[in-house]
Amino acid sequence: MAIERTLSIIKPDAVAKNVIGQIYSRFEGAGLKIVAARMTQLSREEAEGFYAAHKERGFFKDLVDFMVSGPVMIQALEGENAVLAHRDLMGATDPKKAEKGTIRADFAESIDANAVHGSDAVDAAKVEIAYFFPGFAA
Ligand code: RTP
Ligand code: MG
Repeated sequence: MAIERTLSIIKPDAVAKNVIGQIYSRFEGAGLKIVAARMTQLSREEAEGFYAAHKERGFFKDLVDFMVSGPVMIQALEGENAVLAHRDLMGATDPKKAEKGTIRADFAESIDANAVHGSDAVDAAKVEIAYFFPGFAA
């Protein structure tokens, strides 16, 4: 089993619902360690840069509007197969399709306000961790 790191964001909807602690407990319960963390209000520039891969998509503006709508909690998680383990905890992008017991099934309202972000691959995780935690070895 490979020890990996992944980038997690608790999005504005979940921060507003006051469930950061409940989501952290799920990370810890799955053996994922929080190795870096900070709460911040993203600027438009930061949100657009983070989601640059999606900039041609129809939902890009709504996504950026949502990500700057309130504070977010950003963390790097470390553990065995962290990228996939974290995505399993998150559930499907659309909470209506997310399996029962996943973070999105339990805390998210819609595909736009879907509670959490997680890197989708180890390479992406390295870029995303460096984006928000410059100087931290991903
Ligand atoms: P994330 O990057 O946030 O972890 O989510 P994901 O991999 O499951 O989804 P992704 O395809 O990377 O899309 C990024 C975020 O854009 C919003 N989205 N909206 N309206 C739509 O069809 C649509 N598709 C994606 C979601 O908020 C998604 O998390
Ligand atoms: Mg994604």
